[in-house]
Amino acid sequence: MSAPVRFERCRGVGVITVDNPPVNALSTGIPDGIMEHLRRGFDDPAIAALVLIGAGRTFIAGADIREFGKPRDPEAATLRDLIELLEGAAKPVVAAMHGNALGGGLEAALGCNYRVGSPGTRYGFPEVKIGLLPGAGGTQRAPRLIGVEPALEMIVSGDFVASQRALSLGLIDAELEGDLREDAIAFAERAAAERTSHPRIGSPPADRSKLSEGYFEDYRAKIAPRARGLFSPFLCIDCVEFATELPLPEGLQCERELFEQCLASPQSKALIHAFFAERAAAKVPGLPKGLAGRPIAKAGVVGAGTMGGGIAMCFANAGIPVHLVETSEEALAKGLATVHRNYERSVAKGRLSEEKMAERRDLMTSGLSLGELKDVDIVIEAVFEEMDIKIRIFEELDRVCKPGAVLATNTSSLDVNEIASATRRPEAVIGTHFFSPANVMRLLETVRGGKTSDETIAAVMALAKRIGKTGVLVGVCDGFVGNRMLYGYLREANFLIEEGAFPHQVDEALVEFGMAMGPFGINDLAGLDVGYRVRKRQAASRPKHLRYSKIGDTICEMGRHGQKTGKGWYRYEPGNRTPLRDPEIEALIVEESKALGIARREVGAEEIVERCIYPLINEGAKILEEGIALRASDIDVVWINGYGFPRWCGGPMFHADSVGLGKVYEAVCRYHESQGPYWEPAALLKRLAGEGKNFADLDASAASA
Ligand code: T1G
Repeated sequence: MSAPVRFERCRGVGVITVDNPPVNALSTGIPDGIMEHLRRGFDDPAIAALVLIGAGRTFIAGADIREFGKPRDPEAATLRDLIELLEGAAKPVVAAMHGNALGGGLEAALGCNYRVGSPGTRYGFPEVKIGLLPGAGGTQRAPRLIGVEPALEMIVSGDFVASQRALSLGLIDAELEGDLREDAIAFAERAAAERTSHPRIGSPPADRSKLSEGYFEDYRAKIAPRARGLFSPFLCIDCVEFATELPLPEGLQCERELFEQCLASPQSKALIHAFFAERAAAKVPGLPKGLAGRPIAKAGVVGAGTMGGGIAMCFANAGIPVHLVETSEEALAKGLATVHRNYERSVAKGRLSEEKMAERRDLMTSGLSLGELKDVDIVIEAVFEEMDIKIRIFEELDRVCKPGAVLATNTSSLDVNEIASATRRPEAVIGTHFFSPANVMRLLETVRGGKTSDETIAAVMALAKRIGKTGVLVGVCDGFVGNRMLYGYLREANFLIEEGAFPHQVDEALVEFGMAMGPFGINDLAGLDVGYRVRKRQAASRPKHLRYSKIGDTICEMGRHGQKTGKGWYRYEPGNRTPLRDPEIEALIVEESKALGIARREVGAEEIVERCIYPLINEGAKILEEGIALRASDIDVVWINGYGFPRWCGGPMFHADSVGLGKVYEAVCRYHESQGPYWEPAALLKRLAGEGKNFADLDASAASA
């Protein structure tokens, strides 16, 4: 096992290499190691300069997030200790960066005299994405080095900065095209030979006098919509404001205090949970280690509707040639027009270059025959949500596609096993449930059928990462994980408006809780007819003794399908997507309550939130019991990335742990008493609550099994 921090002398330069895979995080002991070698270089008369570099695929990508919230070794040096030593260096130190220079790694580089990097390196302060802020001087030194405005944007957005931009900002002194280690050593030799003093960040931000009056207040107002409910972005702004007002030592002290506040915040714990949950979801227990599955060199998509077009874009955006098949020229033309409109919109917003758009368009071909898919490695079927249509398509795909090609269905709830049984290759059939708009939403529910092979699962899980999706492996049941939990959420929302609430009150309460949109707004956005068809399909098997709200069906049958018809639960002014209360609907709701013999009552926000969120938790527990989801954290990943559950609450299961399963279980029992069988508590929820455990304990024990 190589040492996590190594020292080599190359000519007159001491090279300190951090070798702490996979991302060279500054785990406990790493700062000590770097400091030990720095001192060695400072004391060695044969050493004129030093280089700090990362081994493997990246420079230091930050502090070790796994160590947050755990007791730390008081004897171990901190990143701040390391930076203090760097700042007092008697000899020039060059940070040589590649891969990802992030968070504490970039802060360490700011403590060096010089910063150089390879082309393609990404620089950033992603701390805000896990509810923190750069806590080792980043908020004080970055504004001093590159200016307040670019530093503020980096720190508050957490977005990465590409190498060329870093160079133009002055974040790095040089972009080195050749061998980074060799070029950095030469850079360090020249610095030592040509200069007797070396730059260090200390003077106030050069552009602070140019900032407009109220600049920071305006910035807080500007980010408020996208930072809704979040805590640390605003403390990031406070810290950068300190950098314009305070000397460096005082600014660092203030930064330290606000960092500790962020670290102690429930939001940071939830956001760190989400970070690791998304990575855990990519791991499939039992899959042979290193099994990559069939490489996907060419893809096919059947159906050029909203979903099919969006899915085809996912492949083209990832550089994978994709062939789109429809049944008629007209449908194909309509679908391709939508795709091209999406690209043109991205170009207009400056998110995509004309050149990239052309590249992606060239990767997308189209036609009218399934036979054109004979040499693709995967086909995603994205046609109408009717089983007999899907069966016919899979029978044909099974005939025309080459052996080993993966046949995937984008169904949002139908039985993948029934579809697989229509083919002679059930081991190659899988569900790939994309979320609309497919080219935007990150979630991909990967549905393993009873006969789906490990190779097929591995291929699709690898594909998910390649096309920038968060893949979650789920089992077959009605609605899989996300939609199955959504049924209870929507059911209770509808019951609440029969009992006394109105749609806007339900939506407002849930948006206040943190949901991106409320259930009625979402319903209008997705189209009331979508849910209507699912409910009609479920009608035959729906137990007749169970309460059912038909208001949604009534409104849909009135031709009010939501935004696309200008009216749904709400009404919409032409060209405006703002939901407006509609007296006609509210009168209809009151009438419905009367017809049901329900005396309408005031329904408070707390009840609304419990009645809609706790069914998610209860159903999630049942999903875990049945093995439909591998982990509670997988369920969190589904709801954060597919349904707008607030990331800063960590997902429904993490939220349940935060509330306390005893409290949740007690509420579920109370609603079971008052609302009936839908609220039957999950046995797992009852057990964990009774044992004083939580879902995180369950995941931890599963991971160690
Ligand atoms: N700490 C611990 N583990 C980490 C880690 C980190 N900072 N970053 C990644 N990993 C693990 C990850 O869990 C996964 O583990 C493996 O590395 C590969 O990650 C003081 C307070 C660097 C862009 O926030 O953004 O510095 O699943 O799958 O797609 O101010 O990882 O293999 O067991 O994501 O190539 C700031 C977070 C920390 C960077 C690489 N830094 N990481 O992406 O690989 S706070 C971050 C990332 C801080 C200072 C503050 C990405 C990546 P496993 P991966 P990737």
